[in-house]
Amino acid sequence: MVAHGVVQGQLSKVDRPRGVSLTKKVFYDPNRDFVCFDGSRTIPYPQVNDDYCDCNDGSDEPGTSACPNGQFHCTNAGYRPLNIPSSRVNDGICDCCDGSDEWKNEGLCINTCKELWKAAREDLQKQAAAASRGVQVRKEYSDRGIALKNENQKKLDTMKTEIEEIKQLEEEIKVRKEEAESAENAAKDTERTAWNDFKSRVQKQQESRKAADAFTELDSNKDGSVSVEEMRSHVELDTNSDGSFTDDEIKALLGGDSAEAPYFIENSWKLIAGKYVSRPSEPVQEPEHPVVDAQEEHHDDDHEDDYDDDEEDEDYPEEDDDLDEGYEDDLEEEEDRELKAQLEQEELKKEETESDQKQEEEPAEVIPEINLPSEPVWTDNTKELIATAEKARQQFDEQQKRKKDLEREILSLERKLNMDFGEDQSYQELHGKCFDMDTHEYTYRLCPFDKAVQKPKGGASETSLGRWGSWSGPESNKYSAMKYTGGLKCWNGPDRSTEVRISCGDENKLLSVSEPSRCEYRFEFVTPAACETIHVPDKPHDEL
Ligand code: MAN
Repeated sequence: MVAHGVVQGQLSKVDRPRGVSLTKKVFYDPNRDFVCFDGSRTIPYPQVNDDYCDCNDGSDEPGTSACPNGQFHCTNAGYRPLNIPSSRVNDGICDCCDGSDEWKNEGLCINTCKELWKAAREDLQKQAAAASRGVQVRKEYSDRGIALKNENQKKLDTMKTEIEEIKQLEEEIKVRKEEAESAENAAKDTERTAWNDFKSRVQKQQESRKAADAFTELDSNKDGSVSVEEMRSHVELDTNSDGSFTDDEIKALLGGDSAEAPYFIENSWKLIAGKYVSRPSEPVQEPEHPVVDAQEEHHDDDHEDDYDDDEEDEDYPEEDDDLDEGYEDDLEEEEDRELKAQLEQEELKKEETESDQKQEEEPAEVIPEINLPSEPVWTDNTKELIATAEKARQQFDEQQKRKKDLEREILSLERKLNMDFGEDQSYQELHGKCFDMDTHEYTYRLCPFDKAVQKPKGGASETSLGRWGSWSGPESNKYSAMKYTGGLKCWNGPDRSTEVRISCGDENKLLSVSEPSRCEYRFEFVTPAACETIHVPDKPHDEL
């Protein structure tokens, strides 16, 4: 269609229109009309590089400055290709090292591509040398990382087998424990039931005894009944607590004008037991009572004339004894004997365990006022069952503790094994380590895979700038950045967070810290773990 070189902008030293890269050459076919890259127009080929902008995207003028948004491609043979805005074409400034952007200004630019290549190559050689040191260290990191991972994996496998065994053993120990405990409980229940029966009988007995004592005490004229008169001095029994203990109140307590022993013990005592204050030493106020002399005579005969609490029955006049006979007989001859026998047994058991505190047995007639322990003294057989169950419980607890400890270890190991330390495990080396950097105001600390913090130099407590989140580099270079998130909330702002940019260095070092936007920090960290071998090409890769 159109011959080459008709339009000045089309001229180029290479076999394509001026300002066009090798990859785009295919779109500029002199034998066809040109289609703008955005598809908006199709123009005759001679309108390409005719110094008039036809396409909105500037694609028809790659070699002139006609389109404001065009791009000029410098081939830069001997160095490296470069794209510049087409506005720089023929602006009197050499942008391309081959001078191709100033094609109108002949002689303006000298070709510096060779020198640039030389300098770039030297620079690359230096970088390659530094990287190769890092690469060596990285290899060591990697070897250690892989070894540790394998070791941890083995440890984990062993622990998993072990936990299965522990669980099985725990089951067996549990069964043993449950058997031992059921035997223990059965034995204890039997003895406890007997003991509780015994205790309640003793308590009932003691209560009856107290009631009988109170009756004896209140019946000051010893006529076998407690009268209103005999109750009057016990003002503590004032039923409605109004300060006057009236006859009506007393009668209500006695169930009439007076109460005989059985009624008093069964009914009255229950109403007054909580309030009644014993006054045993009160002398009998009725000297005209005939029984007193008789009693004294009787005592003289028996040489037992002293008032004796324990043997109060002896103080009763004969006729009074008759009155109380049925009740007293019940207490002392039947229940007393049975209760005494059991008490003696319990006391004997106690003495066996507390041999140094041997106590004298009480006389058979009297139930001693003792504070009965809530649990019985176990028989030897039960003691043995308790000891066996206790041992089984201990074994079970120990086994459970062992299991929990192991489970915790397994979890922590699994967490470690699941961490991404890079394909060659080289970043494992940084796990568990921390790196500091001081600025004027703060000390910054990076603990890879753990946290980033800021500590004011004044000694105030540290501020969290985030906890380990994830690798955050681009897909092509995932391990070039890390993200730490969820740090201390910024006043009126976001939670603090940190991006750590990682590059190759021959040692691990926190190089710099910045806060590009408030409470969003950026750390620059170098490490051999990021080093890769740099290949220095012998000659530039030209697209010619
Ligand atoms: C502290 C530091 C700063 C941060 C401000 C925000 O002074 O953590 O880095 O910018 O708080 O209030």
